[in-house]
Amino acid sequence: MARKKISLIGGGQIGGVLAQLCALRELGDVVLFDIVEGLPQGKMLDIAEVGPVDRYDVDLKGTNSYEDIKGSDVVIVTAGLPRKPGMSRDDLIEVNSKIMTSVAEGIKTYAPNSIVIVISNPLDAMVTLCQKITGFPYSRVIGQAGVLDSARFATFIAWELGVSVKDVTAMTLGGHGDDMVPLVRYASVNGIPVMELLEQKYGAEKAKEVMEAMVKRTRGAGGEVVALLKTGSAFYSPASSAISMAESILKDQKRVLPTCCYLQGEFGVSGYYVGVPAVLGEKGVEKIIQFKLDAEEQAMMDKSVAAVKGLVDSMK
Ligand code: TXD
Repeated sequence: MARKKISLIGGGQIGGVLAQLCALRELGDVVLFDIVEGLPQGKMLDIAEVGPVDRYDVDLKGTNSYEDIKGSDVVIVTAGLPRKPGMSRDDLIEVNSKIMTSVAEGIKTYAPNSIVIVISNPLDAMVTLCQKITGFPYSRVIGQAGVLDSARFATFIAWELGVSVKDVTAMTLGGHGDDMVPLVRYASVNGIPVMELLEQKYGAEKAKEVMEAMVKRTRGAGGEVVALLKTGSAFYSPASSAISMAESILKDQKRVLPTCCYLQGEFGVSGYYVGVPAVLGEKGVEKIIQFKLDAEEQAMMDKSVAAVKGLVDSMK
């Protein structure tokens, strides 16, 4: 089997963790690109020098030249500014659109056959722009938000119920903004509905309140980290989340992961990138998984999509 190649555009906080995770899991050879001279080279030298300790053996290269991303199977984009306390993701649109434009042109020229996973914020808008500029098929340009938003939701549920995070399944749909849609009805502990367990613990009325608080915390979870860090946003968790998507693609695992995908009628949405469950394999998005939302869920989805539309349309 030919060795896989992963290129990471943006060598900041998330980019560095992505590189280390790729190495630890031996997903393939890794290129870290940044416009800052020395930054990607220094990080990759640092990660390479611990191969003998962590026992990974992959080629690791830091670069300021797009030529080095030639032949990439997967490209993950984190280039762009992160939020500061008090900022919304949408406040980043102007500056990050400029950055994404140059990044997407680099990918189009040097890695035309790659599958691109965008992480930069505002996520839904940056994926849209990246696809537009590269001109790649929709199945090969996707965004990471849902894996992380879902993991945050699952974490809060596990803490609340005092059970292992390994046994909680939870998913969020919609845009990567404050209107994202945590799916309460499908949240479970090994298949047992979370709402039923909360009702046992608290009674019906209080259970609803507790769930509402967890939904609210999930929606604001990115901002909670930003407020604590003061100088940047979450980086371990977005990196791990994107790696689970990249791994499913590189190993053709066909995992079903909440992914920012281009919708053409699914969930009543046409012509926009929004988070939905998708099968990720060697071709990128191989299938969007549809299922019935109830009236309340559909209303939340519509509100989230309206926010995405507003932002994306403002770029035109
Ligand atoms: O789940 C998610 N999707 C996210 C997204 C969760 C958390 C943070 N998320 C967003 O990822 C965040 O709002 C930012 O827009 C990106 C990257 O976050 P990170 O924390 O890694 O930001 P850094 O540390 O500032 O790194 C950004 C790097 C930095 O090294 C810059 O020099 C580089 O991007 N940069 C560029 N690289 C390539 N090309 C250009 N033009 C460029 N401009 C800046």
